[in-house]
Amino acid sequence: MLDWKSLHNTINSSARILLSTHENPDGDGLGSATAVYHYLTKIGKDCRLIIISDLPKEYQFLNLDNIIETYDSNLHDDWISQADLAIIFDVGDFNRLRQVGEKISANSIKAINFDHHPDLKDKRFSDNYIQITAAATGEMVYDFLKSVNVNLTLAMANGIYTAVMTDTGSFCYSNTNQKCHQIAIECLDVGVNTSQIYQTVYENRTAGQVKLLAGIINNLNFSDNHELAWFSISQKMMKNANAINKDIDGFSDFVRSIQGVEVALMVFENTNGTCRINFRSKGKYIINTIAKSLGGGGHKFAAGAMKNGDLEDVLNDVLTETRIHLSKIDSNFS
Ligand SMILES: [Mn+2]
Repeated sequence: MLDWKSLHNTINSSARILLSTHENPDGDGLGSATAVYHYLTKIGKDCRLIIISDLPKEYQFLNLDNIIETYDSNLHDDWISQADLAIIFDVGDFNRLRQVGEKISANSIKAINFDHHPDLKDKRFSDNYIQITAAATGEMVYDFLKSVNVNLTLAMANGIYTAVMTDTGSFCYSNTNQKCHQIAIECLDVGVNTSQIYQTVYENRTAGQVKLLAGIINNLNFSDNHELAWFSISQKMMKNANAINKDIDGFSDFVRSIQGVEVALMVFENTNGTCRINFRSKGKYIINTIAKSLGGGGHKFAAGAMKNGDLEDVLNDVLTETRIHLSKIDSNFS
């Protein structure tokens, strides 16, 4: 049980509070941060939610009063320099804050790590509120708000519901627990339109995304008794499909959904000479150990890493590494 009272006290003794989440933000980070934003403004705090990336259009519904701002040094540096506290949601790694994190450090702002990713004990965080067993950071936000006896408003509930829905694959992944459903019930009680949120987030695929997915499906590779499915995405494929980086979100989950596949592996060629590596597991194999051995990290069944090198080399290396790990790792259930 986390010491929410101490977080409550820290918030009470702060006047100006910066909220943020990781680059390329997802539903959990944005939903958590918006829910807490609505709480903090309700209790009279001078609060801003500033992220390093552009807000993805499918999460625009969380931004009705334009409360989510994309970092701009001209607009934000003065304000940030006077902040007493920063609360960072779902970040996994401080570096994923980019310049927002640099400003927090440069101004020696007390920074709170509010997350369900494994604790990296980054010294740039003053306090850690970490619960690895939480399905989503949004579940922790719910606990915190309950601990201070807040009745959820619709705006808060929209954020919390979005966080829990996206991090549990719409209440389907193995991390889904009783509490996720209890939170959903309470969100429904205050009027969250759950099917509308689902459609907004998941049923807005672009033509480029589907074209790219078609190319991947046609070039899927299987090994290790079909338990490992892997694919790579080159910049050439991206150009041909007229796709953007965000379009690849969810592809690894999709490949993992194939019958008999236990682990999906994606290697994505960035434009800067690095490759992004993604692992998804159905639950038989723990795969963040592989990600860690490649310098990355993440959750037990959803993890990733970055690696220098061209696509073919990285793919070969990662594939070799993955197959060694899968043959060594006792399956999770044994
Ligand atoms: Mn999360």
